[in-house]
Amino acid sequence: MTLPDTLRYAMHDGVAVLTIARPDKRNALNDVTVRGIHRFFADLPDGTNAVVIHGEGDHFSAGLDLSTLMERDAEAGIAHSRLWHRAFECIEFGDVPVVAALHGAVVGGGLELAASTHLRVADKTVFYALPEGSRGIYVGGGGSVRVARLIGVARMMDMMLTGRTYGGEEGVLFGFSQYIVEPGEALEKAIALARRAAENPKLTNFAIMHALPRIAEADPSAGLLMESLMSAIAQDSDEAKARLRAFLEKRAPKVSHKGVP
Ligand code: 1HE
Repeated sequence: MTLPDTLRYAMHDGVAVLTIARPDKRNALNDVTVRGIHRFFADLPDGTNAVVIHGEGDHFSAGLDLSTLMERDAEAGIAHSRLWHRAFECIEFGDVPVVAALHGAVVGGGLELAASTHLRVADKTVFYALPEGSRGIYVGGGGSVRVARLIGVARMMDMMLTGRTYGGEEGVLFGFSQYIVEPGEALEKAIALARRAAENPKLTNFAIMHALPRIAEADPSAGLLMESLMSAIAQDSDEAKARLRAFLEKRAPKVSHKGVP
């Protein structure tokens, strides 16, 4: 797969680790990078069971490359935002679980990118910001939907109106990340979580990644119907039956809270 210079990937035993590799510009996302992200997720390397995305250098991403914004009119602005939407939709509703390993700045479009993944692991150097308000622009990479869904409209409004930022400990309490780890440990943890998620049957992961977020936002009556259908389809699979049999025959591990990451 051909990727731009600002991206590279490496396979780790079924987990594709995608690196945003533009540290001199704090991994600011220009069009070529966003297109590369789109291509990568639309056509994952053979044998990919899960993906981890992270940033090279001291930051995950400083968001939109602001130098690309100067000459853009409204029509070009819509096209640009839709480019981001298409790329991030491929992450959110793709074939495999995607984990973001976060550190340093997770800002603007960087936070929108992180919000399109299924799991976020942050280390304690992380900080989250939405400086769009003070830059005189607005989120365009799906943040109004996905960031608002994670942290709530009130908190997002505060960040955009006042420039309020959040660190890692608050971030895990308020929904920015599901995990917080010591500095430098996010990537390793993200790979372990990606590997764990990839062990589930594909059909169940499809239900979790594609049905759950839609059901949660559907009207409750349609949502409950969708849930029944999805549940029936999942339990009908041979894989589900084999796993249930393994549990009943005491061949599968019990649920345990010991050693939980
Ligand atoms: C950039 C960008 C960028 C850094 N676009 N070039 N995002 C922002 O408003 C965040 C802007 N960036 C920052 O606030 C800081 O750079 C950081 C806090 C992320 C990092 O600070 P620091 O001290 O480590 O780096 P630096 O010295 O500020 O930046 C190093 C270089 O990266 C410098 O370029 P140089 O040529 O002078 O070396 C910076 O200009 C460059 N750089 N961030 C372009 N964002 C789909 S809509 C989404 C809308 C948004 O994302 S708005 C949020 C934009």
